[in-house]
Amino acid sequence: MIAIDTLPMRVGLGQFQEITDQRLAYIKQCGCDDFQMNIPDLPGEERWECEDLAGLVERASAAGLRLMSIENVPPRFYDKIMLGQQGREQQLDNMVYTIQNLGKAGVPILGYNFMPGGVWRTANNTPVRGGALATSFNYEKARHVRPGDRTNFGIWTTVQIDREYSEEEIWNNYCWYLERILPVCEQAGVRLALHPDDPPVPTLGGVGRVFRNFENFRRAMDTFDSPMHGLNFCHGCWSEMRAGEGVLDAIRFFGKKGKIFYVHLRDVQGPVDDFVECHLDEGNCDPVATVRTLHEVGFQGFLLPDHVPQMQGDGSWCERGRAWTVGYIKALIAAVTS
Ligand SMILES: [Mn+2]
Repeated sequence: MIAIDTLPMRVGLGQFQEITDQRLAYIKQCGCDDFQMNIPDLPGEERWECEDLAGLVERASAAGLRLMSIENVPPRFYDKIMLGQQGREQQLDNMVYTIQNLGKAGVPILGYNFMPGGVWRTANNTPVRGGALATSFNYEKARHVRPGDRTNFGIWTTVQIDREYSEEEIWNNYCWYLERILPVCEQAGVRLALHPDDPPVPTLGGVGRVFRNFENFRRAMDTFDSPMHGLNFCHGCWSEMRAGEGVLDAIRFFGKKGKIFYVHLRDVQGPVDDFVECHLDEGNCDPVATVRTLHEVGFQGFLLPDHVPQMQGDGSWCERGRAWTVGYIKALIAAVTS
């Protein structure tokens, strides 16, 4: 397993499902040693095998890179756990198996979320600076959606929602899961890194969204307190919560406790009920202050571009928008640590 506590703050790449030689070369060309994968495209309807996970780790090290985090298992691995449905015990057994395999394969961090309703956007082609294309969210357009309604708003999710679920119910399901899975993570040496609900509004499509404010994150970290439990600090979501207010306070609070395992460094323009994703230098927050504060609290993880605007000539993974962002982050780190 990579000794992740001995590394400095640094920039990495990620948010892709499949390793290719081209992608590994691109990561190297950007000057990164670390990457993350988001729901890697691996065999398994209910769980992942050790040899498949080890294959990803070996592919990374053969290219002189570190696979630092796998972010999210497919929602079908734990949808019944999130919704408290019959069959959740079977899913728990499979999650135990997958996490033990992550540990054996040498993947140090499993990023996770607890939003059965998934990520929502109300548009994916909103023009930002110079006509670059970004996603955006307007709560007015989305707040009337009922459970099971067919819309184009729910993206990056496949969970079938059969009825309304209160926030308290989702919190109780979360507790049921963490009580059982966190000891497994401790034994396997795998860190669990919690991502906020995106967007962080109280409810969408009839499903309560728990991880949408500082208080609920503090409650989760206090209730399930372990060196193996911390945050995937999605700067974009934290910026969405209060239009950029409180982001530095959250970094100080959780960062000083060593609870920030890694960072999605992106930003949005506007408040939670009407925001547009944008380039890092035109959002609600001052990215210099963000990276300086991470340095001040002794953050030793990696920061990666998350969603980025689609620039002229970009493909679906937005290589150009991503390269612009990764260079920007690299320079911020150099500036605040020099
Ligand atoms: Mn994120």
